Amino acid sequence: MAYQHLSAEEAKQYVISLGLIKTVPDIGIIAQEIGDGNLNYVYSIQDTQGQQKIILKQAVPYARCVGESWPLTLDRSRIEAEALLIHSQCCPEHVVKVHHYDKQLALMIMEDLSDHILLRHAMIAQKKFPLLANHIGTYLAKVLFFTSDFYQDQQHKKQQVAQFINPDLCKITEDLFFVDPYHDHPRNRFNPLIADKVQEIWHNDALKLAVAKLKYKFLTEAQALLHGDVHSGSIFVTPSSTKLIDAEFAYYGPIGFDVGSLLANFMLNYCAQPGLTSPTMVEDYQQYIIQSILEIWQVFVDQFSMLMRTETRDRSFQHADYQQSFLDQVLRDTLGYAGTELIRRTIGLAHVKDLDGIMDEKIRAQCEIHALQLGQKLILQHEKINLLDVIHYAQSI
Ligand code: SR1
Ligand code: MG
Repeated sequence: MAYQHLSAEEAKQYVISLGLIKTVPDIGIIAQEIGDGNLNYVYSIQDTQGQQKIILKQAVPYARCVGESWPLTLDRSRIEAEALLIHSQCCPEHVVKVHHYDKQLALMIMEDLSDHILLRHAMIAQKKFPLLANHIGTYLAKVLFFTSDFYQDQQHKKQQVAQFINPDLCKITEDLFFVDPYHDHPRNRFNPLIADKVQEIWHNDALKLAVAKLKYKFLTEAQALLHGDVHSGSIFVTPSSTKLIDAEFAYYGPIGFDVGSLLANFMLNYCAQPGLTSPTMVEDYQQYIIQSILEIWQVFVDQFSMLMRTETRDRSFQHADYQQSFLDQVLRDTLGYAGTELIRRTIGLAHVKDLDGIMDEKIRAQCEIHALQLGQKLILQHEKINLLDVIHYAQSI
């Protein structure tokens, strides 16, 4: 079928025609659009008894949050389906299952995760998940190790790099992370109460230099098949399960970009806490966030190190000191990229509900300034500091 943007009814007929939802006499089938992301349409299709449930996600040839004035390739749907498939081979327990991909219609059909909750919503509601940090650290270590040159045959890896050339979606990241927030760009949006802090960023030459270095690495360092957009809106959770979704930004890039983007989303929620709830709960939840950040990093390091020691196929990279220096650099990159995520989510185009949902503008401004200060510290000092320094700094602002 030639490409057309499906209505909810057409999406329903499509999954029925594939036999992915079976019609049963006297039981209805309901389809509704549930997408709240920036780019695509997402339909939940289920029978009225809740026995059969499925998700259909379709790309449109533009960015949904802006409209047709921002054209965007439909190939992002292929990238997403293929990346999720590879990631689920690396770490099946933490990646959403893809049942079907249709190139012509730029859509994929996936398992329904409606018994889960989006991590961002959970963190805004101060819910804790004891296994989450371990799950995320494991996901990052496995996916990023098994798609790297430590493990992959290097001829195969070069083909994979070509398969995941993702220029349109990478361009979004290149602009929104590394360009717009550091200049007066029409796509930027920010609370007028923090305008003076934004001006400081626009005039901070040392900051722009450090961001340029991070951008160059993002453009050139094909270390592993990244998810490319690991934020707390790309993770579904229950107390016992953690699932990554939304991999359309996947490409071969620097490992620290995925790890840093994720940690920054925990930090954004940390900064937002004073605006979200009563003072007594703030400290407790901020402490939980700090423990989560430390545990994610520790699990990632332990598992990535173990995989390097036991699964590295390339003889050159079996050198223990090389492995240690590689991980040291991943941490430095992680901290730098975390800084760019903090800043772009506060003053760029695409914000987070953690901060934007704070109703009191003055309190929101304080939380946003906290995020900007932390972001600048991370970017400027990521080559010199460690995670504990970052946490002490976050607590001292
Ligand atoms: C126009 S897309 C804006 C943002 O949404 C996605 O989830 C990515 O984070 C992107 O930067
Ligand atoms: Mg997304």
